Amino acid sequence: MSAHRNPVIPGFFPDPSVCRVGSDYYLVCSSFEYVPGVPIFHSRDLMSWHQIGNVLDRPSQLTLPADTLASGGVFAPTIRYHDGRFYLVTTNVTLGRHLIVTATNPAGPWSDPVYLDLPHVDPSLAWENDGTCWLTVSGVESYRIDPHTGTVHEGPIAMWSGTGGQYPEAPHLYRIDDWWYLLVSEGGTHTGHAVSIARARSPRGPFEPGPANPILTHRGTDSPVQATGHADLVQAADGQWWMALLGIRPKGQWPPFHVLGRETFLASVRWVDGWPIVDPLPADNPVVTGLAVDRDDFDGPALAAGWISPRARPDAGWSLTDRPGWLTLQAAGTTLDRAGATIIARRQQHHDCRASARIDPGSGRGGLTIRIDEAHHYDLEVHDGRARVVGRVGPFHQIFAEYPVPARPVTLTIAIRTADVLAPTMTGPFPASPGAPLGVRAAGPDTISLAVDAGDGPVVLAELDGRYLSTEVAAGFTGRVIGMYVTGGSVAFDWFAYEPVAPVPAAG
Ligand code: 6LW
Repeated sequence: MSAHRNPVIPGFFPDPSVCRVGSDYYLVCSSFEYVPGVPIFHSRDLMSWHQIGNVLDRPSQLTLPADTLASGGVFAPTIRYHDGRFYLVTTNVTLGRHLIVTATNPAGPWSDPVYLDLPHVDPSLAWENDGTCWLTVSGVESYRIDPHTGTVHEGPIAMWSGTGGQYPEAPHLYRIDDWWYLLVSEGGTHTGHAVSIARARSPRGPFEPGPANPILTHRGTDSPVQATGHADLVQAADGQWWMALLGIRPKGQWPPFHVLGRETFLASVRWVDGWPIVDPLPADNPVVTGLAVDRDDFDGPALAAGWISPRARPDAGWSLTDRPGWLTLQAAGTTLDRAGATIIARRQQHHDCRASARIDPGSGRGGLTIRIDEAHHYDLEVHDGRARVVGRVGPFHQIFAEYPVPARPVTLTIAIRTADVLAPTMTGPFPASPGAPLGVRAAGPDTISLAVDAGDGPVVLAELDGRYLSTEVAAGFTGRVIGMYVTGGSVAFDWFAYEPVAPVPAAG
């Protein structure tokens, strides 16, 4: 087992696919209803990754209808390098179409899409030496295609559907030595998730299952990393093989809740008698201190690649030039409870962390939100001389706290901590009035505190149970994001800072 940290890309970055060109590695993830779509990362060692862009970064490549469901949109992509060109294939499930884009520079620009109207999800590409191109999809089936025109020459051809687990998906076909290996995930993307393998002499099969399937699963174990699966193999320049995969890190009990979505992990792989063996995953070893604060002063000419928005980001909704050095947001929708509001967000990537922003609401209404979707979010907003904490969980919408603020820029902070999860939910403002317990409960995953600072120190307005912003409550394939929003007029942000913090030891 290697001793690297895991996850290698924390936060809602699921369904990793990876390829190598020389000593450079490129990795892509699903993006669902968020734009721009398909984040792409670069690494030299497979362990530290840097986002270099988003593959689907303009409307001609990705347009999501206004009624796109949360966790709809862009599902699992595959990235491959073939004959001097990068290929990215994915599925826009809201349109019901697979699409292929290509690039010579993985940082972009990527081409406009070629579409394939074929069923299933999780498309992957593989080539024979003579250039024959195979598209594999969940099921598991393959099609012989022309990736440049989208023409389907042959198929579907049934391949191998795993060992009998539900949802055979995430197939990847690899030519390794004289074999064609077919990697398949099965068991569903939650705690039953597993990875199995088969091989054949021809991409058409027949496929012979490996002797030790599943080659990876954490089902039924007490590992802090669960739901391991949806994997892709890559051989490093030194010959070592690796597997990129997704996993979750549930917290609290019982049942545990995962709040960061499905994250990207890395495991080393050995080959024995022609079959891959996945080494035990290095345990959950998140970076907790010493990380740079991830700060944006909005001084650049463009929005950084890590900023995402649900469904659309019309040019009229944001500006870095209206007020130089500030991000100005313009309201589209009037509530975060429905699609269409102006939100610019980033993933929550650490269980214990803090996000702050300095906001000048002017005559508008806006603030900071932590969200999974329109029906699961906590917001801290400023409007008309008051800061307000609002929560929406399922059909319930509630104002938790209100506090007067002066008519000038204020700093808003959302802090998440995993300690003290046995404390009762409190509303404030603190410390002026301690508020009232809303009831004692079993341990949740974390506590979300929302505070305002008008220049004389932070005042915590509410501390809310984090379980309601978890996948176990909200459902779906994404995780939490934290972002700036406007639901009335126009609002300006001077800066936004995100910072992981060390967990406070739980009180004994
Ligand atoms: C993806 C499927 C899965 O298409 O979840 O983890 C789906 N497995 O393979 C959405 O990410």
